[in-house]
Amino acid sequence: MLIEPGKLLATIDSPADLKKISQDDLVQICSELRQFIIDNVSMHGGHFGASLGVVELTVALHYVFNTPNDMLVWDVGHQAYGHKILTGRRDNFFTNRRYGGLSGFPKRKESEYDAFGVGHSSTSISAALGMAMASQYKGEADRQHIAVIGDGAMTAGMAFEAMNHAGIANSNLLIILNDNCMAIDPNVGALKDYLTDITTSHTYNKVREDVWKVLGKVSKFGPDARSIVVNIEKSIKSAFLKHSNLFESLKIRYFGPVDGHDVHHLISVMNDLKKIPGPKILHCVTNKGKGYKPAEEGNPTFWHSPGVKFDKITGELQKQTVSKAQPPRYQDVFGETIVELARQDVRIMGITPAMPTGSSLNIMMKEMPDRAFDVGIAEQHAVTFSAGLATQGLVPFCNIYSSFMQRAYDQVVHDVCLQNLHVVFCLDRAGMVGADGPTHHGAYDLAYMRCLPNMIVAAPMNEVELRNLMYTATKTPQPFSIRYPRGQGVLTDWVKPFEKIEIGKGRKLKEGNDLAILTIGHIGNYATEVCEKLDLEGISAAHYDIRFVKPLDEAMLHEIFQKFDKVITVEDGCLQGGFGSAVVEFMADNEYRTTVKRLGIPDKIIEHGEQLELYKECGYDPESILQAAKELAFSLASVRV
Ligand SMILES: Cc1ncc(C[n+]2csc(CCOP(=O)(O)OP(=O)(O)O)c2C)c(N)n1
Repeated sequence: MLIEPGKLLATIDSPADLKKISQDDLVQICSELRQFIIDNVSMHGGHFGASLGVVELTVALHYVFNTPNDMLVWDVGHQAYGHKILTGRRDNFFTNRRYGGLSGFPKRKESEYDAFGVGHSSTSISAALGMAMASQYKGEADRQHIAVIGDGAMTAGMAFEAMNHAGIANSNLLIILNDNCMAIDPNVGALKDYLTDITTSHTYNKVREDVWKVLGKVSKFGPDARSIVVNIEKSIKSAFLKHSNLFESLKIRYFGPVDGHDVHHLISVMNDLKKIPGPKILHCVTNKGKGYKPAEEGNPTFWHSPGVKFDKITGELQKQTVSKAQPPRYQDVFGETIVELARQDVRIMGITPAMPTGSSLNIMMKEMPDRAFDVGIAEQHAVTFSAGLATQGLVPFCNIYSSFMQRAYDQVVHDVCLQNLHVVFCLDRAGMVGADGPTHHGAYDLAYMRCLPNMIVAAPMNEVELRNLMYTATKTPQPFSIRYPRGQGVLTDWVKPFEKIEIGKGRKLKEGNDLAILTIGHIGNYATEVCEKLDLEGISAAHYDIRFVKPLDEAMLHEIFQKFDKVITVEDGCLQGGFGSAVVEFMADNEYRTTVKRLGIPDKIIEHGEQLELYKECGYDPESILQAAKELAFSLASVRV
């Protein structure tokens, strides 16, 4: 449904229109922009708190800088709704995150104002620095390059790698540090304490304000006067902060902290910073959820992305009417099970890179705070830290979303697999994730894990299987990867006594004669439905839940290839190198000649939408599997040699 913007916001179709607005009206613009975000997200869903927190920053940035010529890179991009609305996408915004609609993240092909595609965190400084150095190389001296990065994203190694480079690069880079003390959950680590130290050092802030005013006055007398003041400011920073300033030590000029909700002050500071060449950082203090009482006063983690519609006035959540008991979410099965296992086995530890709530490791963090760690947005560190724990005889469960694990691949290879360490990887959000789209789809893990020596690669078809795989992993001293999707399982009665599963053993779920359907993981439940329908149509399909992509159940595969000349494989993962590929490799290696139809994610970018819409697009929703099975059943069999 189209949502009416406020009177002033309705006049803004681009940043050029925003620049026509008098400064006196900017507070009103901020208020209308905020309301427009509230109206939309309460009705249509999406990320919430972060965009509300950067409304003033967004308006100030587009007011001061000449986007898209000046390049604005949003880190993660979940906070860029205001940016989208001000850059020509207001009237389309109601399609945000829907199939065929606007992406929930900045995307280069969506708008020239989206300087860089994002979704994974902590890339903004590297990308903006690359752009800045390209401009320098091309002699575009006046061009500005801005990275807006949260304090959560700033905890990642990549952000530090980029700053380490930026400090000596001397190009036009402005880093806006949006400090709201939150990641999705409360931000963690020593950097957070450091930023709080700066923000709360009253003496420093008072003196700094005075110096800033002088800086403003003298800047018109040229760079010399300014550099004198800057030097004074530098020494004040060192004198008044407990430690020398971290950013200054990296040769990045530090300014702030400033109130990130004072749009007028932001404009004046940004106008000043525009004139200062080289790498610099502006530290802005903001509130996540600013301007929406339930979010400001309630649970900011919930309001990061509410997931349900809500009443825009009261914040009351729309009630879901459910007639019968619902299966749990896989993430909760993980969260409850790891605690149960850890109670019995003192070696078990839990690790999450900044996703305690998203992974449900928060259940263990609450009950066993000395055994479960949020290490910040630091997937690489999470993996190698787990490897370190494993060298000491502990059994770390390192829970990382499938798509974020991509960032820690070398650590999986080099630190875990090469040393054959007992680390259990629980890959949440594996497969199509839905509205978050391609940056978040867990498409590749089966392929990237299964090529690694020592790694066991498994996927449960239901909650009991997940529990048993986790249990089995504690008894199997080598790298072990367990993937499961976003969303609910299929069982309501799932807390069963643990049973050890034989490594590399699949399950035959249904006998059949005409063809065999081989599945891996939760998507196998669709095949169960399909087999029932095929029976009704007189087609006899066998169903095998292969369960381990590595090692494969070779005995079972021999049985299958000896009996069937028509086989379908189904996976919620990429076709290239994934489960179906493993089956076909087995077939080739063993010289079987069978017609194999592989269903999974094709070799192209799958955009956002509901999970089922995306399965359909890829051809492995129940209807498509049924269709493929019927076509295969009625096709001529390949010649058996
Ligand atoms: C590599 C990676 N890991 C984890 C995430 C999940 N994630 C999305 S937003 C977010 C928190 C970001 O915090 P911050 O940068 O402070 O931004 P804020 O939401 O507070 O504005 C996290 C952990 C991600 N997008 N990318």
